[in-house]
Amino acid sequence: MKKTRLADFGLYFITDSKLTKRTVIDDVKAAVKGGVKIIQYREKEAPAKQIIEYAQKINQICKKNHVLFLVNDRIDVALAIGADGIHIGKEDVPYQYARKLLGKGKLIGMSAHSVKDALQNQQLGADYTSIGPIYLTTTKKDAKLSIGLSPISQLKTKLRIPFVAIGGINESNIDGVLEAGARNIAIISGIATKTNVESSVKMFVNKIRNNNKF
Ligand code: TZP
Ligand code: MG
Repeated sequence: MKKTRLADFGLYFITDSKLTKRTVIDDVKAAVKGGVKIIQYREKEAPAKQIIEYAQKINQICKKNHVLFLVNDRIDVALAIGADGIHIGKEDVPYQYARKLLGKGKLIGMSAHSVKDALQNQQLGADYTSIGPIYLTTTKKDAKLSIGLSPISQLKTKLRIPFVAIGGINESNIDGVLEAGARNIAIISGIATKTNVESSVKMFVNKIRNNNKF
């Protein structure tokens, strides 16, 4: 089954079990209540058994609430629990193998550090690309140098697939990212470290929604 082209999704929440004050399941529940429409489960260290258990729970919550659910890196986990897709970077399973394993009906998002990377991701067949880190971030251990806002305006005219700005985006700098032309914003620490995830998500969702109307 071939899926239809992915539309802009607005706020994109990525879980982090190290940064949260709660469990990632609590964060997912709160983020869904806050109105997010796409969630990525990103777990770099936990044992496979626990990753599967959490992914399965998150998948259930997402399915029940019509929220897209992607798993970071782990094609095996995504397939096992029936997620909507995966997100992979340059050092992960190459796109063509990931697509072969997942089939045409699943979403594959890919990371980009530059306009060139993003165009390459589109060329490969990715359903969306990220672009970042826009600003400095300590969340991703091997994050590259921040690239600022200029790639965003270029991608706006050059890409057909959605792109999502990521890296160091929070309540005090999101307006600039939106003004630069991003319609989709991925956030980890700017949500996971907050005391009230639901209200934080609501605030970001509304900001993005208001921006995307124009
Ligand atoms: N990829 C590029 S930057 C980044 C990832 C996964 C981390 C984003 O986290 P934060 O806390 O929103 O800066
Ligand atoms: Mg990866």
